[in-house]
Amino acid sequence: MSINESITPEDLAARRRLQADLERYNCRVHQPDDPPVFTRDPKVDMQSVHWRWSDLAPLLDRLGREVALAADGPRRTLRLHNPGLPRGTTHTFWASIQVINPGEVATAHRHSANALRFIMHGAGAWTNVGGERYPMSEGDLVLTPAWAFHDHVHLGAEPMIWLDVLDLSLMHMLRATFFEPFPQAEQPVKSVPDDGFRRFGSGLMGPPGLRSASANPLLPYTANMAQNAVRQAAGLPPDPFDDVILEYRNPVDGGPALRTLAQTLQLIRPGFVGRARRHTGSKLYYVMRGNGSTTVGDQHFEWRAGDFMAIAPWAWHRHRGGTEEAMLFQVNDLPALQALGYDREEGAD
Ligand code: 1HN
Repeated sequence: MSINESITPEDLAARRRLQADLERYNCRVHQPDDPPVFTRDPKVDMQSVHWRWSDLAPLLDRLGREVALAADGPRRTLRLHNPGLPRGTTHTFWASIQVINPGEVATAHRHSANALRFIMHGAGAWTNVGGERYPMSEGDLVLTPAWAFHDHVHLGAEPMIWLDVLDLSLMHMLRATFFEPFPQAEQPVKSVPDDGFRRFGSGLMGPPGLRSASANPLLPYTANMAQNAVRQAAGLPPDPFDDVILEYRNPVDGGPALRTLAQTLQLIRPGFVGRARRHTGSKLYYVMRGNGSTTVGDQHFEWRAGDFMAIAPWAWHRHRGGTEEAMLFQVNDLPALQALGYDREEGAD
């Protein structure tokens, strides 16, 4: 029985009269036609979506040729838009593919949103995050934690593309939006241009005794380091849901690399048939190579290299291997849910 069914016609009339008198005091009482406060489980507006590389590639090519990158303007990006939402890829984060042409500078700014970049194709672009400067190569993950100034400059010969993910909708919902341009197009580089990587970049060792830090001091997670790690994990018994999966970690405290967004690297091998699961939180996959398929509710996505896939909260989903081993990069908002105690998960039998 819903709450509304217990409302009698007399009570309904009383509620309507009271509401009319309450309006000018900025108060309300529950009305039967109000949207429900509680549902038994999440009723989700976000849709699960599959974007195919065969569609994205020509669009990115046009974007790079037809759209200008202005100083102090927005980046040149193709946004992965969720048709169930007014904005964003999921209800917490935005994913977009940035195109940068040879010689271009994406000028320095900072914002309260946490951001990450995952390099899809090309070489020769450098990013400067808070004075630390790193080259970006295919398969690298580079973090831009909240409020760090960042600029990108492309010194290579061919257009370059990468995935950008920012926790923008979460930031908007929490009314915590701040933005500031840097006074120059590019930030100066610190005397040690790759300090964090020199201290923490092995992934195994760090300065003795350091157990906490206000923000993750490691900005780049190189393709080599991450892919070697996941290859090593492939010698374990398969994970029933994910086959082979490892998370990118904050090297100081072992937590997620960004406070609100987690990233994983995963192998799904031919013949793998995953168990179905559902959980709160949303996630996005980028297929780096190989192929496979994922069933989400009554949708079936046959994915291959270059494709993206967004999974809505509380949707049953399961993965299957394809004809070639697949490697997938994933971004999810589980750290935010875990921090607030809203994380829940169920696995099918
Ligand atoms: C942004 O600042 C970057 O800094 C990339 O490269 C993508 C998408 C929306 C809003 C800000 C960047 C972005 C973005």
